[in-house]
Amino acid sequence: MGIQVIATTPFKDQKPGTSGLRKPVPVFQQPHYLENFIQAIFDTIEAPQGQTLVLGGDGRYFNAEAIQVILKMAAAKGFARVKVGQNGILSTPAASCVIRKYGAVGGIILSASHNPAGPQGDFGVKFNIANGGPAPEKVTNAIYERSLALTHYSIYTAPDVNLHTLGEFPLGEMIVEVIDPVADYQALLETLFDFDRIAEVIRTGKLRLVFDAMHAVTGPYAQQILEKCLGAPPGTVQNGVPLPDFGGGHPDPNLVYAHDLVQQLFGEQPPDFGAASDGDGDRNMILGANCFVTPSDSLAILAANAQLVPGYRDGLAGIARSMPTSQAADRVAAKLGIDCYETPTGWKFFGNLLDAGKVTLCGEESFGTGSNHVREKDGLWAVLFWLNILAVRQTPVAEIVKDHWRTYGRNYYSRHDYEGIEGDRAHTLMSQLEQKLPSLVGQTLGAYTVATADNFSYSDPVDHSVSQNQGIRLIFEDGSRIVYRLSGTGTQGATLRVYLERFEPHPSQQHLDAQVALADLIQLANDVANIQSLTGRDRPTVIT
Ligand code: VG1
Ligand code: CO
Repeated sequence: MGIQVIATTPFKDQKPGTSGLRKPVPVFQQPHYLENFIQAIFDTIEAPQGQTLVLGGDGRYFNAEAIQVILKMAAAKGFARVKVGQNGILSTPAASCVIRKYGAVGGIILSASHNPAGPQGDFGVKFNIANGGPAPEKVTNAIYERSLALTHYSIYTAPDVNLHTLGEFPLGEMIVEVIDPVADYQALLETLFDFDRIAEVIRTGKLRLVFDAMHAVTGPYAQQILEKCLGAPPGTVQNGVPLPDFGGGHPDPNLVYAHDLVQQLFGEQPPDFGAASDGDGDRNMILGANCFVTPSDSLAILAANAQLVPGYRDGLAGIARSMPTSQAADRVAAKLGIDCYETPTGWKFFGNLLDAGKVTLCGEESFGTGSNHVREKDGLWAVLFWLNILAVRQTPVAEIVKDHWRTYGRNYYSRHDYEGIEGDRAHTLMSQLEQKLPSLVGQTLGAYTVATADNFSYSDPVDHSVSQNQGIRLIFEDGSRIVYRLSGTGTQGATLRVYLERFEPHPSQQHLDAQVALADLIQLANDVANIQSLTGRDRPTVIT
């Protein structure tokens, strides 16, 4: 027993991506790999001594082992207390909630989100700062710099801590507090939504719902909140038992990977409402009977209906969306007379806007929606927001969506992903495209004239930090857009994402399938970037 100082050498690849450090499990299992990264995180925390740290993960393979290592390293670093979810479980939004509620100096969330899990799957480590949000770029850059300079790490030697039992346990000088992973989070949601009203429409059978937890972290949260607290019938939560390999599935809530749920909502006698979340509980997919709500539309609809929900009744300070997210929310903001901010992809860019009180709701096209209640996107929060709206309006989801389009116009939207392409090819495609940009401005391509062609650069209005190269944009004179960027969360080769958007004001033209409505833009996107010849792919891997 006692603190051991272990000699180590740096790994050169510990640069966090869009959302933490993600690597295949065998990479994390290399001797010292996890320890180095954790030491790099701890070394960037100013004065950790005497502070509280929050710790938990999505329960995927290697979660349990990693938690024990991190607890022992925290004890060596001098933290006073670690609040750890029972059995090592905490969803990403729940971790954000706990950090904020108890004034922790930060938190570590073990997850690779929607990436598949298991011995050959992915593992990940995310670090959140004291506001409960993902570490901003200046912190992730500092962690990376530190990782390149490490010569040793410190760890307390002791037997593993039992994380099955709630309560406080000493680990050296430090207290390990095993907490209920759901309780604080549920209490927060109860302050925002009208639980009684939602429970009433569920009890009377006016609202029949299903929730697919995809064998990932939201199972226990959804069972507690939807079934036990709101009284939805047992079985409402499907695939509710978190498994270390997520049952072999891909817990990414979209039309491709949440196929079973989609079939129920588009099948015989569909329920009124269906939703799914991802590996770590921060994403949401919203479905109605025979209806899929695109995440960009969902953000806009939540904003337009916020006055129906107790936590947002007093109005919204502003809205923020990531750049590739459709401009549907901008239209609602304009009508409400509030600001709409456009940030790079990744939740870390919303933190400053939320902390400064400039925005209340945030969203991304990648099935992420959230608010100032925490500093992460939040899957079950979005589900409850929708349930609250449905309980008040008592209108089918499909009608609410159509009604929204009639009022604001429809932003036809789709994302085409080309997954696992060779890194060199992907970088060639992006650099060739970038070289073309100046010559594209003013050109007419089919029915579209290019107004702006650039690589998106963001200047944070709060701390004035600048983030460059955040995605190539072709913006046409009628407001239609094509955006290209490379994913920062994948672990196999490169993933090219192509985002397509076109605005349709006329109600008589708002009923088309998005792929049909966007067909000419899709063709244009392929032609301009030579996607087929440069990637060797004749179609995307995933269309959402
Ligand atoms: C993707 C999404 C992005 C999201 C990020 C993390 O990033 O596009 O919108 O914030 O995943 O989501 P990328 O770089 O692969 O496009 V999650 O649910 O990891 O926690
Ligand atoms: Co996630």
